[in-house]
Amino acid sequence: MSRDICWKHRHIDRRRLVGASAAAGLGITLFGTAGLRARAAQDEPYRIVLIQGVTGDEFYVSMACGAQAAADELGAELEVQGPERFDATLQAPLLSAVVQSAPDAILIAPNDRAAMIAPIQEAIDAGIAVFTVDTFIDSDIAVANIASDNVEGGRIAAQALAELIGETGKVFVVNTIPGISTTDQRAEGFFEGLADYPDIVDLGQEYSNNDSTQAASIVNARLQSDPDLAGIFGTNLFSAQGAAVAIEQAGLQGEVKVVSFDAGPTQVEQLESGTVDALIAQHPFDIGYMGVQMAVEFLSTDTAPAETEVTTGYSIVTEETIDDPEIARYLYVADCSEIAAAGASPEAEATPAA
Ligand code: T6T
Repeated sequence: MSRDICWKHRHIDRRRLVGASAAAGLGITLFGTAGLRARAAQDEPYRIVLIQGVTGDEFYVSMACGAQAAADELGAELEVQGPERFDATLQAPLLSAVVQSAPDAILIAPNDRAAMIAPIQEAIDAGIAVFTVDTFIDSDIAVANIASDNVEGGRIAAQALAELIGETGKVFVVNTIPGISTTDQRAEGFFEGLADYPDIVDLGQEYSNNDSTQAASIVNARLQSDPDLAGIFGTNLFSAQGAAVAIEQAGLQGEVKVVSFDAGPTQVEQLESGTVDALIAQHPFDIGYMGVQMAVEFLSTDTAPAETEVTTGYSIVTEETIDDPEIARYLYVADCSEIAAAGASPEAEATPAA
């Protein structure tokens, strides 16, 4: 079932897909067929629901594009849903409603590492195969987690910011909401990474509630209390976007260095205008693609993957690297048609593996 997919802007290395298949093949059977529906035998497509962390976030839009590409290729049905805000009190009832509709598998980016454990357990108890994508819960009940290595991402951010500020000066983190596993880990990796730079003063972090406007206010206040601020790390798209807006409004582009996690369209504009110095782009298309691919593999073999922590990579986007097609293909999209439009050439077609 593994195939090369080569889009103009997206390429999934066949070795990784084969690796994921092989990993599943080497795994052990965890669920009996009574627990999971053996739909392949009934010749019905698997129904998979992707529950995003939040709707309208280009990171999750790009993830959904990858999930849809894999679903199309593997003949599965995909539905995409998500809460309006990053908030477990919104995501939990949404998950319950999805469970009522009895899909074969759910891919979910849990909004909170603790609060989403029980709702996910309910889905599993209903016989649905649950994979976490991007964020995770503090329990190993999901079949697997497919995500970036977020601690490593934080370390990369620390190193990038340290280099930008000449390894000296005050730095500050604009984070999102405590309890989101990914951004918790990015901050953790960042602060760990700073330990290598004795002349950098760590001013800690504040939480933006995943809201750009709040992130901008936080940075405005910080510029008042620490006018000699040297650098900022924004741990996700909204926090980083808002932080950069504050720097631009204060006319401090280039003086206060900004390293932003993620690579949404507005973040790319901020990089191109010189307000932001580096973007750490995740590979959400790959996360979605591999999530569906692993779910189909799991459902059709009834065998748990040997690899339950699957990590995708990063691309560091700077003014110098942004035009490199190997980097540019990882910039996030607001709509999958942006990928389809860019991929109208023959090389954009999904081609079966030899
Ligand atoms: O950074 C991504 C995602 O990885 C994180 O879990 C939540 O925020 C984003 O969706 C970006 O807004």
